[in-house]
Amino acid sequence: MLGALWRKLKAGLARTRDLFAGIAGLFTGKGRVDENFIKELERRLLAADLGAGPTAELVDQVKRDFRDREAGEDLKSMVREKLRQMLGDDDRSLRIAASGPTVILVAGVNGSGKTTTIAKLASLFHRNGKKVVVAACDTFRAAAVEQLGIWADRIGCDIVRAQHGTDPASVAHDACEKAKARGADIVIVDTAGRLHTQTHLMKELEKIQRVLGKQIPGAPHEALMVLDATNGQNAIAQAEQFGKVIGGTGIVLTKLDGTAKGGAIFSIKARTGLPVKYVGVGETIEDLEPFDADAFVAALFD
Ligand SMILES: Nc1nc2c(ncn2[C@@H]2O[C@H](COP(=O)(O)OP(=O)(O)OP(=O)(O)O)[C@@H](O)[C@H]2O)c(=O)[nH]1
Ligand SMILES: [Mg+2]
Repeated sequence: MLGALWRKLKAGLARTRDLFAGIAGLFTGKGRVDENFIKELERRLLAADLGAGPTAELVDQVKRDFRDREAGEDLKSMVREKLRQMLGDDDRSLRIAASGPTVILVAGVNGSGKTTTIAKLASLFHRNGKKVVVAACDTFRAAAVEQLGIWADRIGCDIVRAQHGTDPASVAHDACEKAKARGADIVIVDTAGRLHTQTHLMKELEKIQRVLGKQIPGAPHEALMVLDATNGQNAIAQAEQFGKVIGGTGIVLTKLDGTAKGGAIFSIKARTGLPVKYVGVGETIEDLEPFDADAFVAALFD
């Protein structure tokens, strides 16, 4: 039932799983839920990067329902269930335009994994028979355009690019034109993660977004924020900053493979309210999986 994500996560999440095993290790039935137990539980939840909000919520419920009771299987089930609830039951599918090209804008700080995620998404759509155009709107770094170009060649999808330093909004404009002219299904827009200043970057994103909306009704249909799981709690501040500008529709959490900070997903959801739609579990083109909250919690606890 849990499938590929669970298998990949079980291996990739080894370090995060160790921390959750430490939490589950408290629920052996050999102790009582007293003040010391609660302190230790709190300490371990925070160590697993659960974040202050979700930790407080869990600890409060433990105090309310389990104080002076045995710390056994019942408590473990409650914690597991509560964590699962925290991830929500949002629709995690990508929003697709009713007609015409679907535009997916991708934003996030430098190095978070935007370009790699775009390649993974483009490949996924391409393999499903969709006509994909990628837009190289990170014109700030010459190497960024090149990187996306290499991926596009490998995948066999169209790319719209311009010279280093060109206005990214004009690249976005041209990509929409090309997509309409060619009857493309999907446009995926790569953006810069860093400019001269943060204000610059946010203005540029706004402008790109405006241009997309003028070219194609309802665009961008998805505004995905790419967050690097290895940043743990710091990823949340980034999400809030970008979210204010692009009004994100979902999150892609990258680099879940190998990080000990996978627990940050609970506070990312709590603080942004946005669904995690995909997770990155490696550097190759196949290493992107639709997020499955059941599989995730199972991978942490089983
Ligand atoms: N292990 C692992 N590495 C990843 C994953 N996603 C991306 N990376 C790596 O992270 C690094 C940065 O990825 P990019 O896609 O270039 O990041 P970016 O957000 O486009 O960065 P800028 O263009 O500088 O803003 C690369 O070395 C990727 O291979 C992932 O899910 N797992
Ligand atoms: Mg990039």
